[in-house]
Amino acid sequence: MVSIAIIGGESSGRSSLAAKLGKKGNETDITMYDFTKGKQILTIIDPSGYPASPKPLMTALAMVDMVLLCIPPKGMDAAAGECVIAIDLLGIKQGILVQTMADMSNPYELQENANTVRAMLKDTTARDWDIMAVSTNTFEGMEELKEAINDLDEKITAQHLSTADQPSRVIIDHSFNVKGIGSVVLGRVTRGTIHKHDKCSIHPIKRELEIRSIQMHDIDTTSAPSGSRVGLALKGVQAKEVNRGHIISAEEVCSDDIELECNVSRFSPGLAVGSTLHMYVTLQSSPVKISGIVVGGTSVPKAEAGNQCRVHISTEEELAFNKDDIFILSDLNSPRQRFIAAGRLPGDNGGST
Ligand SMILES: Nc1nc2c(ncn2[C@@H]2O[C@H](COP(=O)(O)OP(=O)(O)OP(=O)(O)O)[C@@H](O)[C@H]2O)c(=O)[nH]1
Ligand SMILES: [Mg+2]
Repeated sequence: MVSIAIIGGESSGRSSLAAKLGKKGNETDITMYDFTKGKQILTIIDPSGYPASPKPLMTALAMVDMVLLCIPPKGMDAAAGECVIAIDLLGIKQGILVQTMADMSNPYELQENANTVRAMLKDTTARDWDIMAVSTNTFEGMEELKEAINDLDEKITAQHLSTADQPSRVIIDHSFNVKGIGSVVLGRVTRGTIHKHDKCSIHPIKRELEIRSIQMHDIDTTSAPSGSRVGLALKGVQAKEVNRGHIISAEEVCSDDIELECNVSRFSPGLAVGSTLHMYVTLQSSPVKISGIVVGGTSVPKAEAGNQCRVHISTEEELAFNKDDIFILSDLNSPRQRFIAAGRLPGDNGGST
């Protein structure tokens, strides 16, 4: 069971590939596709509203364990470059570089293209990803791609199982009311295991609730491990109070005044005190104001590209988060790439860079 984001630049073949890997489902600014065969369950997310807005990309990346980055024969455009920066800032480690529309290319061009991509990614978390050529027209490479996805799926499932004893956490992406059942939410277990009748809270609205029932791919179950996509019927909260990004867990930090340890992207114009940006964390986002920056113990008006700094941020809305989460600061109006910096709560960090 694995959730996959299919990302890339404009007309890079994302939707065609998603439609060949799964059956189309819910469509908003992201489009979901499902594939189930025996024990293999894939949830595929196409951030269809990207690159017009960075939000669908951030949403898709927050919902998955692995990425397929689509590179068409014409090579990587500015948006594909922005996708790489997002992958790197978020520290996403599992993925495949997919050379799409291989039927419109030739072996020489594919090799040249692969060399260029490899060189571009050499200092990023995507540096060791496999490069695979596929065509959704001739089906060339599709079986090999599915096998590669399966191999990563096994690795990712093992990683999820290693969190089984940790407190559970569910990140919600949809919520609605079902007649006769009540509040239903869809989301993903990102840590631990949830059980029917568990009592926990929903953040940042801080409401206590009970998990009345659990479904996985429309089948009732009594528990769901980390990595599962679930539908939950909830007691104690109304569907209309629940938004995308709310988190069901025992405990989260909830605040609108946040201090982060940040890495400013080498490919950004830097970060300035007083600027208004947009911040993404898990599936939440909010306009934010940068109220202070400290570099090497000294308050500064600006952090340069490539700097590490402590950043003080006021958010418009209260957000829920914990020490493992990565925050992304984005400038929606930037004419160039829009991701400025990645941050974590200060203190012991959760492992990835
Ligand atoms: N020959 C060929 N054409 C393809 C293949 N995959 C996609 N296309 C075509 O390439 C164009 C873009 O493909 P899409 O799948 O819509 O790409 P996308 O990245 O979702 O595009 P946008 O969402 O519009 O940015 C469409 O006209 C597809 O029919 C392929 O494997 N071979
Ligand atoms: Mg598309």
